[in-house]
Amino acid sequence: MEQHKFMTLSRHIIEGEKMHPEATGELSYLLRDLSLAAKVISLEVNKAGLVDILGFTGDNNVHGEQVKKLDMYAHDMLIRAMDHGGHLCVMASEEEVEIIHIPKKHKVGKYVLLFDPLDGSSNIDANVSIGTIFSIYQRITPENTPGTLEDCLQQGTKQVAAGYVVYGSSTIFVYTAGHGTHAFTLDPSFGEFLLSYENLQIPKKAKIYSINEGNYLYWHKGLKKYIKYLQEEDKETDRPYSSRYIGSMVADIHRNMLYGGIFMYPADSRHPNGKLRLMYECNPMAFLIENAGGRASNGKQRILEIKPEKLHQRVPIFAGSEEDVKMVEKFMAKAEKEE
Ligand code: P6P
Repeated sequence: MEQHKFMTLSRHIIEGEKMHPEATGELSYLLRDLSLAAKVISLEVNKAGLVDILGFTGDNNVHGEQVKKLDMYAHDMLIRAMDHGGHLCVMASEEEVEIIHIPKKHKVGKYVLLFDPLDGSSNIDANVSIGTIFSIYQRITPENTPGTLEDCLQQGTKQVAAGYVVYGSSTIFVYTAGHGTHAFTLDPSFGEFLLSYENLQIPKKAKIYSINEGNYLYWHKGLKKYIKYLQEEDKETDRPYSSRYIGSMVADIHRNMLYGGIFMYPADSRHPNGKLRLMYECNPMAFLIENAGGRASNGKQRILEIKPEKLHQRVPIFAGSEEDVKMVEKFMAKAEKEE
């Protein structure tokens, strides 16, 4: 077993910044602050079943504080960790309808942070892995002014960094700054994220497909044909595939990162844009996946090239092993031609 270099997340980020002569180190501080928030959220997520902080119980906890839903806790924790570092001009969260301004008493920086504080939190009662997803841009409006919605609504190709934290049997921080996708596992004994996978490469093809088959009736005809194709027996093309669907995007995508395969949340006749959000779910995941040699599209177009219109807009997503994503795109294009 190859010995991993003893590399912490902080050191890896700083070394990565050295690849950019013009780097000011601000991005390193931003990612470091995010990793701090991740450690604190991980603590609460792992205690959730014990201290019953799920749902609005209306009770007060031992500190006399009103018990918060875990995703609101994660949202508040991220804001508290990120709003005073002086690196951000604006934030946006899945939990807030509007953009989140930096308090006037704090310095305004040059970056923009969008996040889903705790994706999949409805699963935590069943102890299913859940996660935080984040996306980072440089601002496009003038410096030293409050950030705006325009700073947030940038195409995914403009991301300077993106990542997720998966809170599972261990807490894993996965990020890219545009030079590969790297994974770090939290060692709770001394509170550091240690390098576990450097430059992750998603297999070009893998026999795993991940989709909620309960929506089969409502799918595009080409998608129905693709799923049936995967279920046929054919040794030459390594079929049938295995079906794996956790119902928690971060967990399903993380499996893809390591084992390959295709994750799909398609549009259907009831949800014309699918379910998952472009700005703080699909764009960051697409940036991570492409930096790991995979592919992420809405069935026709690269996710990263979609021009955002609304902060919370939804898009269909097909993401993971490059050849598998190309295959489903072919099935859907062919079915459209036949219509
Ligand atoms: P469905 C979790 O609620 C979530 O937002 C994603 O994490 C997950 O991929 C998706 O929804 C699951 O949705 O409709 O299959 O339950």
